[in-house]
Amino acid sequence: MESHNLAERKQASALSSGMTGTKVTVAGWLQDTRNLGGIAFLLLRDRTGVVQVTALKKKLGDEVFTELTSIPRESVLAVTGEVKENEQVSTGFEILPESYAILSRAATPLPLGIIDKVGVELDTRLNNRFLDLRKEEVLGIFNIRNLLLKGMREYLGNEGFIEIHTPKIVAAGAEGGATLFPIEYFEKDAYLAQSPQLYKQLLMSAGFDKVYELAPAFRAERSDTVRHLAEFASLDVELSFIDGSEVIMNVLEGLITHSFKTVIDEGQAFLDKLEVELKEPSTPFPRITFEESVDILEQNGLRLHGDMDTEAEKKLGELMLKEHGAELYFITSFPTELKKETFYAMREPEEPSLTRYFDLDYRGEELVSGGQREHRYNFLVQQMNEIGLDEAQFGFYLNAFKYGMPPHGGFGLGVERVLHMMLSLPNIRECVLFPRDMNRIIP
Ligand code: AMO
Repeated sequence: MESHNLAERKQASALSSGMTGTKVTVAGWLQDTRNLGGIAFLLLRDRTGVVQVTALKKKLGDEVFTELTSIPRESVLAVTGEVKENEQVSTGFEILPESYAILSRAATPLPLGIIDKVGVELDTRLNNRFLDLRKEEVLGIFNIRNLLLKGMREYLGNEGFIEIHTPKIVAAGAEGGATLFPIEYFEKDAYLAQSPQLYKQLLMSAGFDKVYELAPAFRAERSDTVRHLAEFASLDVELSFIDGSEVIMNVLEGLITHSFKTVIDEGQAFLDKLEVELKEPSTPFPRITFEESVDILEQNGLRLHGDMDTEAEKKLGELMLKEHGAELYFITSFPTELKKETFYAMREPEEPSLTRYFDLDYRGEELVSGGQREHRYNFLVQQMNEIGLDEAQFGFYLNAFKYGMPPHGGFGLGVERVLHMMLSLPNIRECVLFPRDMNRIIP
């Protein structure tokens, strides 16, 4: 094998006019070979794009030419040769090979085509995810995810929030027993954290003032839908010294706007690959109360029984778009009756049948829920008693409310929900590298 200077390799996007006539090494996956007899085009793909390697039989000799053109697709190659400008190639450059090395030969046939246009079931794609992720549009989703998170961290950092990490192995859940995953933890009962809820509140008592966490959350969701995962990335925010939920919604609005702008400004090429036209959302996002949304739905022939179900959410999404041109909107003042399980939610002191809780929806899908918390010990205990929670199990949490807890609130945002809607993906699993759901734990 010839030696190639891999450390000095040039990525597809780095080729430039200044390199014309010089010798470079490129390396990547052999996407395709077009052999026309005396000349062959090998397309070598890396994270940044595709380089065309143009092989001439006359120059390389019969034996090398035959060997080079029979390397199986998706093998990993390094090629060293001269850079030449060529307007007919999409990148504007080609490489005239002088030597090459097969760094890893791919077996045949491939379980999944990378550039074939035939539709493949999502399950097959996820079973062969390492291959599926080689597709440029799939890779694009994860580049956009990267930019979205970068924008979120940037915004929160600029606003004075500090990033924290709370335990994912916990002794008590905050979001209802039904979706807890029990785990073996030495001789004790333990669960995977559904949300950092209790811990971000503890940190308000500790005086951290403004915190955020970006971490996995686990839910034993029995619903096999296009928007539920058993493990998702949760962006949790908490802040102190608030009076009402408006200040929390303003932070959220700023967060969404800034992170969308980051994706638009820096990720246009990825959006193009996915054929997504993304516009910066206009602010303020409309705020409608839960009661108003019930009225709107009833006027449009949809009667609710209790909480909004998927059909009602979708319908409201359509109406908000049609009547207010709004993709993103807040539903505020959730009734206490519907938020009983959310024992930590603050109720309106003047109107206890309503909470200070809101959702942020995007075209009918919930992205975020949050609100002001109950910081008064006695009220909190009473709300926990109403749903029969074992106070002793929550002692570590309740203690923090006895010794100085400021008024506070925050929200939890599902990162994949945002991507699902922002990129109009058919299934939320598309934006997780290795999704976990009721039926899938491998790969
Ligand atoms: P909630 O349970 O509403 O609130 O969750 C917050 C957000 O997390 C996302 N989410 C999910 N995403 C994918 N798959 C799931 N199974 C799933 N479950 C939830 C949604 C949802 O809006 N502690 C509160 C937040 C708070 O009040 O700060 C909480 O967890 O986008």
